[in-house]
Amino acid sequence: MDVHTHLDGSGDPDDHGDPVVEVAAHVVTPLPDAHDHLWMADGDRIWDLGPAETDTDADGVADSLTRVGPDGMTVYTDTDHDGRVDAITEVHGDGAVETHTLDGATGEWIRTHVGRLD
Ligand SMILES: [Ca+2]
Ligand SMILES: [Ca+2]
Repeated sequence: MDVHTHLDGSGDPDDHGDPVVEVAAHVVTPLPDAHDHLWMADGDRIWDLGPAETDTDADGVADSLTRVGPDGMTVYTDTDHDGRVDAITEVHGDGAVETHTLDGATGEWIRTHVGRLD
């Protein structure tokens, strides 16, 4: 019977070891610290982007995350250190740069800069 064969196969840890699952099982986050993670809101959804990695203004506090996508790079920055991303800079593959900043009053993103990398 096919079901019997399948059960035997999946019971063998050597054949089905999944390192991603094993690592995730050891991640313990007892108290998520809002100061460590950047987040942004999209309608009713909150996107947790993870801890900031880069200190873009050299004040000693990491404030930005960089994500590399298929057509460039996006930098998410929390300029006032409340954890909420309030500036997004997109660097496209052709050197074009766009910055959007969050209007705290309306929650809208406003394009504040368009330029090019030299
Ligand atoms: Ca900083
Ligand atoms: Ca912020």
